[in-house]
Amino acid sequence: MRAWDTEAVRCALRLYLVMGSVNTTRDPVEVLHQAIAGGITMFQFREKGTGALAGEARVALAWRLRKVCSQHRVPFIVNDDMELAVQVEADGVHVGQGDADAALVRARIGEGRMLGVSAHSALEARRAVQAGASYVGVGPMYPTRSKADAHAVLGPAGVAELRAAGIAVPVVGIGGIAPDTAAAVMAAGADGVAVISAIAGAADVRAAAAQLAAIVSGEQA
Ligand code: 3NM
Repeated sequence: MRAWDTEAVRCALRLYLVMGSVNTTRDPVEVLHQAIAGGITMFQFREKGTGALAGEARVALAWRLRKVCSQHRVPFIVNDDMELAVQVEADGVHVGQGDADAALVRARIGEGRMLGVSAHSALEARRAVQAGASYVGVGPMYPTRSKADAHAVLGPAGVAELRAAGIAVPVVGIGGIAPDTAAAVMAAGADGVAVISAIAGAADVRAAAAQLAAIVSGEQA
């Protein structure tokens, strides 16, 4: 039996912060504390891009962030590195289409961890589900400055397309999502929104997370 059943994954996806050290000018651990106080429901460590940490510094930061998540019972996911995920006892791994084969990742991490897979079409989403994905991330919803090799913008229609194709696993939208667009992503059928800059780049991280949390919960239009 999977430790993360579909409902648990769906709930965790609601407000998903993705962040690495390059996404903030502050201490990422402090940003994570603030984001959790504001109401994020899951966290992904994504240490990528120019200036990203490597080696022991990367592992050390992963552990610090992992511990904060554990303290607050916020699921901790590692981007694109299943060995790091296992090493820091992460709750899951997220891989893109160009990263490791999803079925191999599933075999390595076992059934007890979440497997997230990025998809840009119903076909990719279906393949991800067949490979054992716990959820799919679909994007970019809007133009983003946080991912250099982002695909063409899909818009919320990208989420609706997956739903229309019968993709039943939890789905999270990503890419350029902000308070003024989060509701449209949810309305298209997403279970949640994943963001970097709308939270990690906010002047008041806690307030930004709280605002998005209210929107994705339907408490604020
Ligand atoms: N993946 P922001 S877009 C990590 O389209 C990532 O798959 C994307 O950052 C995809 O919220 C993206 O700052 C960056 O736009 C999201």
